Amino acid sequence: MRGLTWPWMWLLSVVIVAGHGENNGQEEAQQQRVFLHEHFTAPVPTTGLLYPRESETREVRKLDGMWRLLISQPSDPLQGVREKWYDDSLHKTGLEIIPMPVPASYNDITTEKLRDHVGTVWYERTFFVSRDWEENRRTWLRFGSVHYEAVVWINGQNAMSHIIGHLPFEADISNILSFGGENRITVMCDNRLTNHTVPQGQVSTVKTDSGETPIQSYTFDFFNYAGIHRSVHLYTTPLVHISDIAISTQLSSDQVGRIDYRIWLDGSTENSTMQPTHVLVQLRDSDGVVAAQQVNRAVYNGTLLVPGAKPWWPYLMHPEPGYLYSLEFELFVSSDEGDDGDEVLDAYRLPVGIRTLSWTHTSLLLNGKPLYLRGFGRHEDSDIRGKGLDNALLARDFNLIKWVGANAYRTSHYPYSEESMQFADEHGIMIVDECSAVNIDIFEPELLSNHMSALEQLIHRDRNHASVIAWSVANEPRSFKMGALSYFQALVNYTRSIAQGRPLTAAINASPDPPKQCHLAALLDIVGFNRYNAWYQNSGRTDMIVNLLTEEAQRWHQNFGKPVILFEYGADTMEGLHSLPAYIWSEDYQVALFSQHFKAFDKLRKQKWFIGEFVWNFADFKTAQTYTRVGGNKKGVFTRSRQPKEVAHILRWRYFALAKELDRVPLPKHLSLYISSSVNGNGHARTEL
Ligand code: BDP
Repeated sequence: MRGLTWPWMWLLSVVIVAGHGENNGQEEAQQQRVFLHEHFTAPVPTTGLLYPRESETREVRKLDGMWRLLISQPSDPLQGVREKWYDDSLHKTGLEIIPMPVPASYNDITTEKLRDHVGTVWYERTFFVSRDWEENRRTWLRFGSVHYEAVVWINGQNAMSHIIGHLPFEADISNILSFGGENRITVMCDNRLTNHTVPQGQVSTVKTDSGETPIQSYTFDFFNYAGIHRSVHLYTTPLVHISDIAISTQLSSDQVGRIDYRIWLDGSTENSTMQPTHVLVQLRDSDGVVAAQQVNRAVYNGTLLVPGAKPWWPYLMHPEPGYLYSLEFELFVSSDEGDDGDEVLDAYRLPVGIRTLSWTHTSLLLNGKPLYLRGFGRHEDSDIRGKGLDNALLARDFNLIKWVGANAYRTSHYPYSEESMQFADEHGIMIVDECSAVNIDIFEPELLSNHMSALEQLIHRDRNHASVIAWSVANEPRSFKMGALSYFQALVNYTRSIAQGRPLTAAINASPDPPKQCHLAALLDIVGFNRYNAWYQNSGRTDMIVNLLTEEAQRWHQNFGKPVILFEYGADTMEGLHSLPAYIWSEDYQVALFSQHFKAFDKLRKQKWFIGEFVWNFADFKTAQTYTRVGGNKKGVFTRSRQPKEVAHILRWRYFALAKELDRVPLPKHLSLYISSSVNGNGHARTEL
């Protein structure tokens, strides 16, 4: 199978740091173990996993729709493996089967039982494959994401397994399919998080009124939705085919675009009758006109030069943002069977944006122009579907992002769908691409192994997207702890070696200064921090934002000499709750808090190393149940149903004002409302911010 990762062997150097006084139990002892992480085995590089695209040589089908689901007993999550439930239809177990949509999280679909389920569930459906697919092709089964761990069987045969949610995996299932007949697919999905999963969590047993039951706990602040979250594709390739592509692009000052590409073939060594002779590489512009081409007999790599290239620019930085070419690869083989010469064996088309990304100790630059990022931290989250891919939601979110004038977001706190990455390319929205390491603590080798794998799989998946401008290695790790230093040295060294021309960053909440100084910041290219002035610190004090924030940002830059970005600030806000003077949780308070942050940002922008402001959060989202959350986290600028809170209009003013100042973009016509002739139609003439 392709895209599979397994735990690796470790050579450990372990130092036990003597505790102060008595040891208070196992957890504390574990926390005090510091691993040097000097010797580790890097993940085996992911192969394959090109996004399934139709072409004259490939067919693509989706297995989305209604599946059947069986909930396994939380107290015995492996019962189904022992009893081989995959050997026959799940109905044969005699247990209750319920309908379950794919893609979707399973948690909020039913009215009971499933929301807080811990352990495994089993999915199943049947499908037919035509006889035509049997000859001269391979059939692949590809999952966009299953959270957290998946084992897949086809007709009772094990097809693949995968750990870590939010990432794709696939396998060639040609040998276990029944062509011209019915097939059964069975998926076991396990949502349990432990100290070694990414993200971490703990499963413990509690005594309830009806007996003992396992519960899942975690420290991160979003609901641990689970299930088959993204589309399931069935697709064909020729026996010898293009299995993978990597590109990097540059734009010279005289507008010559350069695309360096590398392709991988699968099956060519097994098939002696079909030897690749060359690849025809053609770059087509958005009108389909060939802008550059090459016949490449070296087959595996090459360079295209594109005079007068149209660059990829972010939204509101250029009149034609998100410009994409189509890079076509046609693989030719010499055929023994005919004497008509070479024939096209495989064709794959990759959307490509041409741009140069670079960075210094003070700036992040796109096509040589320093960027100022204005955007959000987000979540893949919505009512009923949870984290399930929903194209209607995706389109709505991008419309809102553009309406508000943002140019970037961070995929807090895990990789988002491949479909959303394609949207970002097309709309010119820049992405800080984060892996699923949120709130990590207890820095053990097994966690490092999985964390490296999470980054490797993310970078492999997203390396060809013009929109990706940085990799975020973690959100709010406990990076002040002693164990974090060697952990992050190993992690960052490894990630830099596979970073595909992007800078490394993280969203940090440790301090820039001792005694709780962050051990990660010095290793990064861009220092990002999260800070909740006037919310978690000094709640209610909007007069304690500007100085604290500007001073802290300055210390991050002084101490580490890197560009600095604020990745999170915000205030929980109940839609419709108003209060004058402003009081926390009201819409008025969110507006006041944002306005004070804007003042701080404008002071900081004068110092050229401050490169961006990201609101927490784009929209309200679901969390685990706690008394600080009313139905979830309410820091959204938009509600969970994607309607604006009052602050959205204020933010829109700011983001468009920045676009006007930085890139001379005219303000949208309807930005301000007419109020009276004496305020120049300046709308929203609020004085009490
Ligand atoms: C930050 C976390 C984010 C939370 C946010 C909050 O990075 O995941 O949702 O706090 O508490 O620390 O709203």
